[in-house]
Amino acid sequence: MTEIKPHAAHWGFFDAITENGRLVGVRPFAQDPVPATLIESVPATVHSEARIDRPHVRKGWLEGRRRGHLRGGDAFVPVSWDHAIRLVAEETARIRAEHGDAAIYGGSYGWSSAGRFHHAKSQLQRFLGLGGGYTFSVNAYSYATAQALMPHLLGTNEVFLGRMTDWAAIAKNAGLMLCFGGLAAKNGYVCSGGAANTYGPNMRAAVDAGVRIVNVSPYRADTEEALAAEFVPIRPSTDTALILAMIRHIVSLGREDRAFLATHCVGWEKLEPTLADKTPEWAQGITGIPAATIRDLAERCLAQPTMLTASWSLQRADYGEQPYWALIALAAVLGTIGKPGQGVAFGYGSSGGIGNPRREMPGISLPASRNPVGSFIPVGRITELLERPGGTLDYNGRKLPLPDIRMIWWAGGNPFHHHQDLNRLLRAWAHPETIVVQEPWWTAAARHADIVLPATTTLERNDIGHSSRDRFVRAMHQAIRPVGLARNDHDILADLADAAGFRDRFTEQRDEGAWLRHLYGRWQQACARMGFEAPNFDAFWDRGHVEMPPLGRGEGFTQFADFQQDPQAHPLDTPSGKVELHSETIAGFGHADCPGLPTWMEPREYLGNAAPDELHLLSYQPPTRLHSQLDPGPIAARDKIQGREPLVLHPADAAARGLKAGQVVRVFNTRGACLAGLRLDDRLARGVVLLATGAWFDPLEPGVPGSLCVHGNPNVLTADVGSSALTQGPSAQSCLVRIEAWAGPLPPVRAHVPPAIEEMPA
Ligand SMILES: Nc1nc2c(c(=O)[nH]1)N[C@H]1C(S)=C(S)[C@@H](COP(=O)(O)OP(=O)(O)OC[C@H]3O[C@@H](n4cnc5c(=O)[nH]c(N)nc54)[C@H](O)[C@@H]3O)O[C@H]1N2
Ligand SMILES: Nc1nc2c(c(=O)[nH]1)N[C@H]1C(S)=C(S)[C@@H](COP(=O)(O)OP(=O)(O)OC[C@H]3O[C@@H](n4cnc5c(=O)[nH]c(N)nc54)[C@H](O)[C@@H]3O)O[C@H]1N2
Ligand SMILES: [Mo]
Repeated sequence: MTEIKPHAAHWGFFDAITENGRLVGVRPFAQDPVPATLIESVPATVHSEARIDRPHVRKGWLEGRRRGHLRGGDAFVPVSWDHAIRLVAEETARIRAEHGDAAIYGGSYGWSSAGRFHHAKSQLQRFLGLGGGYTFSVNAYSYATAQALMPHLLGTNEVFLGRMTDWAAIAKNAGLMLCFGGLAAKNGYVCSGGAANTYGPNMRAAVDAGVRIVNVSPYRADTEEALAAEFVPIRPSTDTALILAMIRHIVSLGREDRAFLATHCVGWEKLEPTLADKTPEWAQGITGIPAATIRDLAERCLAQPTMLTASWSLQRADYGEQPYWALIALAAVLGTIGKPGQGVAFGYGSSGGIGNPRREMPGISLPASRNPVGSFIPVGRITELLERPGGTLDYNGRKLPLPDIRMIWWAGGNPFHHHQDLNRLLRAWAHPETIVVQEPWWTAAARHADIVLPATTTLERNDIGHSSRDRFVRAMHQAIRPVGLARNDHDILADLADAAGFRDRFTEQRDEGAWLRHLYGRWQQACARMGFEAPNFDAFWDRGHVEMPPLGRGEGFTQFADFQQDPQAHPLDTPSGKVELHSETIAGFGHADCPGLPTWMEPREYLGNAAPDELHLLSYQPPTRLHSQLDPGPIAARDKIQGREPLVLHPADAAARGLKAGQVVRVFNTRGACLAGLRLDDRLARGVVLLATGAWFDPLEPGVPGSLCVHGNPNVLTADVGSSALTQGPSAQSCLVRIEAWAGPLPPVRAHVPPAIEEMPA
């Protein structure tokens, strides 16, 4: 019997088609302005061989090889749910009693699923908080550097993830949009919570309205062809030099907006003298962009209303603060911050829904619990946390104590996908006594755990999908029964809460259905207070979605408009109330790698200090999946070359090495090595290679640091260094590599089949 059920994922809304209890197909949500593209990979992924069928325990852990033991190489022993719950409950209680609550690391970073009730990380953190607390993490891999920086400069993080100047305002008012890192169409395929896709139409509407797009990036394909953008190729990690030289040129013309700098900003008198030697010729040597082009870009910004933007990728780099700070300074010198459709904001090309007209609408989410433990790390510093127990970490003017972690618990994230320098992580991962992972699939995170608890996917449970960036709230109907013995994260944790004596506080005595009604009801009430009458739960559930009224087209929202008009009456939330071109606070911290002004500093690794045969690796977001999710599906599989992740290279760089399209290459540096399939593309700048994130980590010898990843996970190559002591964001984009032909026999990719399983007598 065929059934069709409404559903949602971070990669879009869709209808799930089932036959006889199996998911056999999907079709896009009829009201999606652009049908979701990645949904085709869902059925094969849900029924993949890589699903975890039962709870498992690492054999070495059962035999006592725990603290200090390298994980990833042992076989797993299947156990019953009762047994697994007992082991985890006892181990959690023991760790809490012997080492204190801070000894549990529950940062559990990751995107989990779109469903807002079953959101695994929220479920886990609610559970861990009620159980006594845990060491947590702050900020996101996406924009950690900006999260710590922007409050100092503009007093808000809304400028890269919130209610920023929208596309309607840009289309109506701007003549030029300078896009550092482009506006990559592939990044709009996804949006946390599962928004309908309005990304391409928004950009095209701006271009149709007369906005000229300039793509300043190493890759011409960072803007889709329909935008007919100009392409200004730049060496990666050198944008700060370009932007400072543009400011210098504007000053040399006497065209800086002195009034705006005086009334709306602090620190111009400190910044201006540092610009004297930042000439376009100086920047040409660093960026590879001709000085004449730099002057021309600056003059065009003066000549017309201009919007400035940069992708989030720019700040996932060494000194990733600097390009963002410099771009704010450029907007300040132009005096455009808060002028209709002008100024600066970040991430228009980084995720679906960014720059959508936003309304103040409530979100739907699981209520969090209080975490009694105060210790935390900036999210990307997990390896240091494990390497240096008892030490401290500089962060944003503080010294954070690093607790001694005895237990790690992850649900809804994949550290062996997302973290940099995986070989170093593998060594540090030996530090705890016990690692628990809740996962639907045998991902690298599950393979490096001690106790593996199989979780359902969204198709196996009921939920509500919603993103604050979208007009639709979507019902997610259970389409199939749980695969194997998989259980909902909530139910797993409820049983563990039961063992610890707090089931009722965790569940509030609600089952799944009662929770969905409860969360929806709270949202409905909050909507009513804002003047929107949402249908009742049953009507929503039957219909499959709620549609909020569209915001009037052309209305257009400009961030900081009130501040532009009257900075006294509407000060920013910074110490000075103004834009901080120089920050006394940051200068006062004395972090050598983040001074008080936007500054060009040579990255650790970039083409400016590369050996002749080295290439700059950009590990960008994958067009074929969401991070590591959907990697077992057909879209990712079709894109691979001899089963390896494609490495994109300029044809001339390939010819110089005697390499050909379609062959397998070894990509390497001192940190690690992986295989990849070579793809040639003359839209890419010379000296740069692209290798998307997300091919499942597949070491030739599991559990052995330095082992070749045969599949193409770039994080065996990237460096694990905080962007600076101020922000401690990940710096994956600052990475040099070499490549060579792979001459040996091709090792099989085993990432998508289960690891060695050993049945043990009960
Ligand atoms: N080199 C390099 N590395 C990067 C980046 C980069 O640009 N370059 N980008 C970084 C960025 S921006 C990000 S956001 C991170 C992404 O890193 P992650 O968010 O960790 O990546 P995902 O693959 O989305 O991991 C989500 C995991 O949750 C699991 N999951 C899904 N649904 C459920 C569920 O219901 N229950 C449970 N228990 N599990 C579930 C999935 O199977 C998957 O393993 O990667 C970062 N890493
Ligand atoms: N399809 C798909 N979309 C996604 C995701 C996904 O996994 N799949 N992940 C989502 C997530 S979690 C996030 S955080 C966002 C990330 O969004 P972004 O950070 O914007 O995405 P990236 O693909 O890493 O980078 C975009 C482009 O920046 C350019 N670039 C890199 N370094 C530099 C530089 O130094 N200077 C300049 N000028 N350009 C540079 C590269 O050419 C690259 O193609 O994407 C989201 N969108
Ligand atoms: Mo991200």
